[in-house]
Amino acid sequence: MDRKRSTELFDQARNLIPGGVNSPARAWNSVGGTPIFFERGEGSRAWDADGNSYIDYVCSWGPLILGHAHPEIIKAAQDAAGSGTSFGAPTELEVRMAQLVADAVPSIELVRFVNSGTEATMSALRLARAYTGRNRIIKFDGGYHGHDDALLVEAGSGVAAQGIANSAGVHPDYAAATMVADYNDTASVERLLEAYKGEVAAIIVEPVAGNMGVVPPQPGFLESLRELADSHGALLIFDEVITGFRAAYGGAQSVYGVGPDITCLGKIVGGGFPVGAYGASKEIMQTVAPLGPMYQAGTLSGNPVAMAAGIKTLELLQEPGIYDRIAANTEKLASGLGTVFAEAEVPAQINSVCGAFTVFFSEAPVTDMKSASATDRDAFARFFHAMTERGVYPPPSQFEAWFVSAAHTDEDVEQTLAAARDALTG
Ligand code: KE4
Repeated sequence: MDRKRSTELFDQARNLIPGGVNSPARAWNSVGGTPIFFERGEGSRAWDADGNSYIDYVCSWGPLILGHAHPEIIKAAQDAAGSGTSFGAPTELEVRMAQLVADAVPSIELVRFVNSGTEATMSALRLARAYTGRNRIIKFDGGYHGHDDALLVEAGSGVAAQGIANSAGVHPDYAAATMVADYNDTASVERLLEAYKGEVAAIIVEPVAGNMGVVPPQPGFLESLRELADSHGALLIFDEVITGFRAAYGGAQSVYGVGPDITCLGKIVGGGFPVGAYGASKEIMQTVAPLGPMYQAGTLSGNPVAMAAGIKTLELLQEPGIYDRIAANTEKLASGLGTVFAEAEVPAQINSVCGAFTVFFSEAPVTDMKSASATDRDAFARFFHAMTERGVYPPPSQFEAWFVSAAHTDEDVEQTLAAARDALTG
């Protein structure tokens, strides 16, 4: 494929922006090559600066569950913008959005909107510390919760893809209060809780891991975290920035029937605009200023344009059968790719949940960051490039999810499977 214009733009970008990108996850460091610069998206497809078309499985890393440039979402945002983009004062749109979120997410009675998933998880940690009066946090190896200092410890996603477990510049005292357990390993959590009895404010977990690649919770794992949090007086935080409104309309907590104390949201909730959110019971959220002593604020939090896009997105996601369609196409892709890899005699593990899956180049099942890290990432990189050459755009890292939207069609599925077959055997 001719990507001359992407190359030109990347050369210019690198003179102005660190690594030429506004997020390392876009840098293609772990797959090599020059990042594609995109120009236009519509439904399940995106076109690059050279006019090449791709079936898009990044979908802006999850927000676009209804596809690119959904006309009703665009119109809602345009109409809102025409009445003023921000007031720095409350608007009715925030009330309507909060009602939709509280109605959808079982554990949320009060919700605060922020501008990113990072802000949501950062605020949730502060809330947990303020509410419990404790300082230590337990996260999971390969869990990624945004770039808050306290959470850039053994993180997944772009951190893992860079081959760094932590970030430079994080104050050692800060990181010291964050302890790391292993996903799907209840005993590793229990050991930390026992070792630091009475000191752990919260356990933060992606109820379905998405940032080591997709790794679903094994039966009983989430329930064990709920029991351990209760028995040790710690809060359980579900980071549903990926799974919120994706795993189901009520998020992963509604699928697995495990209720966290605090839920973090992002991505889909903003309909493609910058929105994050954190919510909990009234009892816990009374701690948040201006009601209580835990301070968190934001100039553009709950701004009308983003709220209008989020409201329209959540309204459209209430269409009967839409999640069945997304789940069915996800399953068709996951099982279809499983067949393609088996026929090509290429070892692969494909983990999937409604709306998201990951192709791991591995003989062994992938159930945590250790097994995800043992996969053949060079083989993934070759496959990634072979797929982009065939008009399919997977995530540029083994440690990410392929996202499936309501806009992906049966034809997209067939074209993707054909491209994979050709990429592996061609
Ligand atoms: P943002 O601050 O990027 O909006 O959200 C941080 C975040 C929090 N929690 C989870 C479970 C997340 O997956 C994320 C961000 N996800 C990555 C990709 N897996 C975003 C891509 C990027 O960093 O550019």
